[in-house]
Amino acid sequence: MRQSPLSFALPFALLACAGGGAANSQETPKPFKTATIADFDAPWAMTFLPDGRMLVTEKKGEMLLFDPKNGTKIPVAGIPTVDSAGQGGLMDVVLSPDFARDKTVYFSFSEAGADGKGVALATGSFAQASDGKAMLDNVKIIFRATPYVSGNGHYSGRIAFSPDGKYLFFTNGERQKFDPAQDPKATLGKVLRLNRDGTPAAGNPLAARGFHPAVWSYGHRNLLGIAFDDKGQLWEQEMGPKGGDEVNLIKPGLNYGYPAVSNGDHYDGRDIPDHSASDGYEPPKLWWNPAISPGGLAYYNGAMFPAWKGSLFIGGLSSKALIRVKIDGTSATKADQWDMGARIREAEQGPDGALWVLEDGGSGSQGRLLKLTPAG
Ligand SMILES: [Ca+2]
Ligand SMILES: [Ca+2]
Repeated sequence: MRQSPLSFALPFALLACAGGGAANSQETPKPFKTATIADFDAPWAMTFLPDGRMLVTEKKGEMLLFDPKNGTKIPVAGIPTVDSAGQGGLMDVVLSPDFARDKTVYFSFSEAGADGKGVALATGSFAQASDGKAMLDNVKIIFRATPYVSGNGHYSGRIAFSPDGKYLFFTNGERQKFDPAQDPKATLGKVLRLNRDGTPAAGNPLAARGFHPAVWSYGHRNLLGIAFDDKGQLWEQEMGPKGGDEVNLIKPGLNYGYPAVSNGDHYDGRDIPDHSASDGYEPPKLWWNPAISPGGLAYYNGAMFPAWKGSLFIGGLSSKALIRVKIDGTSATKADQWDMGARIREAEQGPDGALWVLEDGGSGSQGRLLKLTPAG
């Protein structure tokens, strides 16, 4: 279809737009002003500490304790050896739901093993010495994707805690190997539900059918964002094949179709059948054609931007955009797409309700940390 002359392509695009998925939103005016807070080296993720400081990961394997009040950056010691080739690196960082008491930090990274490479999930206990040095003590790898394979792509590695704090959801990408997303024994191409110690949670929906006991949902490609909304629903975005980037509402046990079906097609031009009503696969709530290359996902419920309450924010890589998706119950609609002039890796709601955004540093983008506050 994409080889069609323009006269055929244009009506197709309009038709697809009416179907609620394909065309990008019109560029909308920015209701925010942007302050540059810091510059990092290919940052990947950020999270706020209870005192307003932040932990920021950089792809090459560094974690930094950053204070937005005075701009100080302190390296956090204790990070294991990271394999940062290709799309690999030090990835997500999330605090334990009981961080104030247990000081536990969860983080993900790619590593090289004897049989290939994979994404790992680790914990460490945050500490800062009286001389200011910061570290993670007692670092433990609590979960590894299976199997480890060749290549440097589609690790995923996003982390989110359930609203009750009992479970940890972890994403494993399909490593550009396609079929593992449908392989019951592999954790690749899956959303996983773990206990806080990294063991598979009891009662996962597919264990009785012979799946790896950690699997919560499957048929995913490169899952670069997961976030719970106020109702406790789990939203996910994934970098799909060409023209198939998705926002999904994740429900236990469902098959989201990749690589058997997708509203996009393979980047080498091979067709992938689109989702259809009776195919048994769970369709995306939204998809994008052309691609936005989603890099991160945040749920916003802050007070600073009342109009944004109940929205998802997606950092766009190739689209160099910040994208807002409005949630209404179980449905989602494209609300805004703002040109940011740089690849956006992730967004995060700050303690005061400002929206914080990280550029990812690739393809000529800087790696700036930006703070968005209401315009005017
Ligand atoms: Ca984050
Ligand atoms: Ca398709």
